[in-house]
Amino acid sequence: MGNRILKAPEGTPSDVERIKDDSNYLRGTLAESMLEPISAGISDDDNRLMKFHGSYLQDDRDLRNERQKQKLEPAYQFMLRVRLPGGVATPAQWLVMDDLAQRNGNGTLKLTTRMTFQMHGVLKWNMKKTIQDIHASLMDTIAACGDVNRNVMCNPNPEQSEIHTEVYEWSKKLSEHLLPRTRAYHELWLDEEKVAGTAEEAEPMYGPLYLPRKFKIGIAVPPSNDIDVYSQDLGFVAIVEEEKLLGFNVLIGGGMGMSHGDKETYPQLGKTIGFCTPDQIVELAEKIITIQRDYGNRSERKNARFKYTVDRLGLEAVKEELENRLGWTLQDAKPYHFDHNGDRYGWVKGVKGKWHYTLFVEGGRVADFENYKLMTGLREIAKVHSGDFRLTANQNVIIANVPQKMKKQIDQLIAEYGLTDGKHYSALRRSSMACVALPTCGLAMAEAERYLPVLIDKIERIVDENGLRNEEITIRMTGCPNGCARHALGEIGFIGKAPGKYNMYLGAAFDGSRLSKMYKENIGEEEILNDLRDILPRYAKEREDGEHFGDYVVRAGIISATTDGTNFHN
Ligand code: SRM
Ligand code: SF4
Repeated sequence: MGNRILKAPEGTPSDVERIKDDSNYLRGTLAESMLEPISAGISDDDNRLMKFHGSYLQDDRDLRNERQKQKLEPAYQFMLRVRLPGGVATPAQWLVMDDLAQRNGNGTLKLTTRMTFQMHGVLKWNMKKTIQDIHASLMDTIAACGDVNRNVMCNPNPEQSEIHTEVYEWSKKLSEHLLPRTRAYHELWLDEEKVAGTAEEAEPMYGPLYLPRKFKIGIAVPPSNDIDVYSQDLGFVAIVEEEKLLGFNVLIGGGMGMSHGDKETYPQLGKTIGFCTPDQIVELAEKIITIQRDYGNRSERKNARFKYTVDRLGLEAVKEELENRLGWTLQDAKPYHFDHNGDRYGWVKGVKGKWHYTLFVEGGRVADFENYKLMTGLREIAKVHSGDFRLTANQNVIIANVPQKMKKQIDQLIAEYGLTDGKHYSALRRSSMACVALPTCGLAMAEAERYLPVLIDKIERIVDENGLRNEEITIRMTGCPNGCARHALGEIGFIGKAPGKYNMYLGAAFDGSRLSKMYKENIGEEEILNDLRDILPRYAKEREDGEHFGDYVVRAGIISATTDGTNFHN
């Protein structure tokens, strides 16, 4: 093991560092702000801290102009995000979220790209009771946002049940171990007695400033890369031999976010540094987090993610530092193979006679639409379901662990409410993802969740004309370059630039192992459709056997391959 000297970037700490420092372990003046009766909002400083408690203050952007004209404060409301490691929820928990969304939210639930629930539209006055109800159902919102480790993802597919149960247990252990130790959440929301200033509060892993930026962990189980392991700050690939979990390949330094026109920011893929056994995974994650804590950029938040720390220090140096901190060395990485990063739909039979049904949830939005009572249907299923629900990383839900004797009843409910595995749609639609964007996301530059289905209606015509209806092509749209729907890993990607305008990206790999590249900048629907009218027929005619769209556009020279995040913009 070497002895390189690593350094954190110099510079004045960002404002958020000051807020964390002054916050007394994430308390700030949140208690007072939440009780303040005149405004439905809270101060900017408190909103920064609110994130660590799993929530953001937002305003309904559809109403923004009108309220401004009427000289009213924005239509403030909170978004609440649940911590749900591995995306597994019991039917009772589903019913609690459904009920809270109806009573205190905007009547819908968003299934997120990190396998959890978000509620939108919660008013300040209802926040405490909502968090208490979530807590009473054995879930919480701790560290769902903020400069800490976020919801730990793991492949939810229970088909190979034993392995998945084991991997799921590791995702829970990681999530628990990496939680902040401050009791601020319990005091503020659950009325626990004040313990500020005790030794317990010292945050032995995070320290009082927490991390320079958010941190994300995911575990993939090949051949499925549904959790997009290469996009995680810390990714684990399960290595299974003869039905036994040997351990995990370890990948570091992935991430999707960037800013338009700023080449210092870029999406990056995680790179492999070795292999560890299952019992080493928690210690390894902790040490990686302390490296980011010590060497991440605390002055420039746009360059503060672990991917930039890894690229700045170098992969080998980070590995060496990790092994120094661990006191043991990683084994050589083991071979594995991914087939896809999307979900597989419909019924599958797992072990022990249990059945699992993956339902297509367009844009992850669970709601009662005019002609599609998705939310009611899922509620009725939750009332009788004896297994569990698995929220997927592609914003869908698996009605999982259905015993043979219950399958008919679940099938009847699926039929009664017209719930769909999406098989009557094009495979393109089934392979789509869109971030929330407008009206709730304060950072959205263009629509995503509300627009992608409309755009797909039109692309589907081109797909159908060219015999590509059953061709899985991943398509992802985000309302800004933060990449919440992992846009840079979609074979077709759109990033919002301005209302109705998008940058279009092509050339990512179907298994999530290659980033896309910009094909056209700032284009509207007409140009998007014209381009696809040109490219999709060529793909239909010229593709090789089994060749995926992302690979074809690179081979045909329509776009050059991005070989590393650092050449994403070239
Ligand atoms: Fe995200 C910020 C929604 C997954 C990268 N993300 C936001 C905020 C909170 C906007 C804000 O800061 O004001 C969005 C709230 C919108 C709303 O109204 O609900 C938001 N992100 C989401 C969700 C709900 C999108 C979805 O439609 O499913 C996802 C919730 C995940 C979860 O359950 O924890 C979500 N966000 C992601 C992902 C995908 C992932 O993690 O696999 C990414 C890219 C991966 C990554 O982090 O590199 C992602 N979100 C960001 C970023 C850019 C971070 C960066 O490195 O530059 C921001 C902005 C920021 O942090 O400053 C952001
Ligand atoms: Fe908002 Fe941008 Fe994330 Fe979409 S990608 S939810 S617009 S921050």
